[in-house]
Amino acid sequence: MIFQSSDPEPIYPVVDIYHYLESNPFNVQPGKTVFVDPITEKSLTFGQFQNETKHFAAGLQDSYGFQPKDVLAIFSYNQYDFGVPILGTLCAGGVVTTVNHSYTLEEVVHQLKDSGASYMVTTVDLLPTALEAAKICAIKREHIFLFGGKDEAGHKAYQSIFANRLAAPVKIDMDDIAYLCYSSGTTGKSKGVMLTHRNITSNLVQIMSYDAEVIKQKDLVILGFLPLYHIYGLMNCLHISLITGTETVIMPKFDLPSFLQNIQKYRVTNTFIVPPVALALAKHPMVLDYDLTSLRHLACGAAPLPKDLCQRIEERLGVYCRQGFGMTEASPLVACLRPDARGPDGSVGPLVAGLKAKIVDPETGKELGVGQAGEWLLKGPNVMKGYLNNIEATKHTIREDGWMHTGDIVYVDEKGNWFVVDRLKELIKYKGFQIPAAELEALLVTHPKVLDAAVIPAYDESQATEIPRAYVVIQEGVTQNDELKKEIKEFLAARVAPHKKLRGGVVFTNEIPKSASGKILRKDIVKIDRATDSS
Ligand code: 4UU
Repeated sequence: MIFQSSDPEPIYPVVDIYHYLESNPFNVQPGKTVFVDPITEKSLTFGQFQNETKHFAAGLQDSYGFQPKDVLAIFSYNQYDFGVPILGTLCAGGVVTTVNHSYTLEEVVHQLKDSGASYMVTTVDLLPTALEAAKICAIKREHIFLFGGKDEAGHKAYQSIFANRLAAPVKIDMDDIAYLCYSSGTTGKSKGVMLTHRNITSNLVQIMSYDAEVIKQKDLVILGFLPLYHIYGLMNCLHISLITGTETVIMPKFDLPSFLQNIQKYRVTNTFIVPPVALALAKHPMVLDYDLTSLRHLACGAAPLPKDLCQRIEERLGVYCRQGFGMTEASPLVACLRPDARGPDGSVGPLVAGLKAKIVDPETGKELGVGQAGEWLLKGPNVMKGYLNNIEATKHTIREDGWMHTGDIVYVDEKGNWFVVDRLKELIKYKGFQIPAAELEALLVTHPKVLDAAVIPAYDESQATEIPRAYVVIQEGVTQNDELKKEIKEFLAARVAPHKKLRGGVVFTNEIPKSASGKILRKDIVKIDRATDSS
């Protein structure tokens, strides 16, 4: 049985992302403020943004030999002008890869190498890592530009390369890659998700047709704190803001007092959150110290939202918090509760228009119907082209019949509302950030005292988030005590970005259960873990 939205198929753009923006479908006035930095109070208008992207594109072409399909990496925390070098790169026919700013050198190198990046925009404080990574990946020093507006440490601000002419026109095909966002998908390490101009523009209109009621309101102010390197923030707090000309206050990162202060100061109407922020809004006493009466729309996604939080938020703030479901491989929005109607508690809402879904039994592949839980399969114009340089992972995810396997276990009710019940894939989500279990396992077995390891999700209710917990088999003759647990935790922490730390602790075990083909039977470990309190 194939499920789809009862809404008509949207009319998809036939032009690439840059030209879609330039066509200005919402007739945004050039003087409209779009991005604001709440710390420096610097801002960019729609007109300035458009000009700057064109001049950056021309600068890349004229002085730096930038060619269509060249890859530019953005390695930075959020900036109010984050989108300028991004759209500029797309305008010049290039590809953008966004790198998590908290990555270790090894993690940055993996992404730069894998994506084939040959240009980078970063910040002065990230330069030491950026330069070392660039050296390993043979990225030229002069191809590394800076956010912050100033030439520093021998590197040019990206604004310093603006050329005083428009970029040379480049032919961009709708199936050309626009973004390489990194995701572990259903299994293994982080991979480059190839998102084309068609994928992104399709999802933009899917989101906007769906949210038409919200977008119609002209006086909206968005507060963006989600990392813009991740597809959730990149689409909702950058692309949608640009296309609709919505004022968006960009925070460098999340902290609760600044978040609340900014809502109060900028009379914020919309914000996009993740479950730990929903928890704070529902329960933290500090929330009541601020005037949040301007808030009208709250959307929460990236990880399961505990059921009772929406209700508590509404009781406290008078704002309906609707849950959405996205994944990098779907550009990202798959389903979301309607802004104008209450959906059932715990649901991620109906599918976006134009996206087809099936539910299949993961064991037998049999198609299932309403009310039956199985793996969610998707097909539509927003489904990725595949994983970069990884035919095997691509084939495993998008099967021959064209259906993409999400690795999520869901069911749908008779009204078309979807519910996520479990995750089949290895992925662990800490506050919405991806932690590929396989990556941590591969590192753990390089510890001299560790023989074998498996990493599973535990749950921290006090923060409304999953946390990774390692089950490890220790070499014979080694004393197993708390010291060793600490040593293993620290060993891993030194090698991964902070969000991947073993916050769920280390558990000693005699054996990692595996299938005949050697696959870790993670579900069996999770069962044992739930039955014993291992924290
Ligand atoms: C249970 O997390 C994302 C994208 C999130 C997003 C984007 C736009 C949310 C709302 C929105 O408007 O992408 P990834 O690739 O980092 O992680 C994808 C995985 C999913 O496969 C699923 O396992 O994150 C999990 N996930 C959720 N799980 C995402 N949203 C939810 C959810 N409930 N609401």
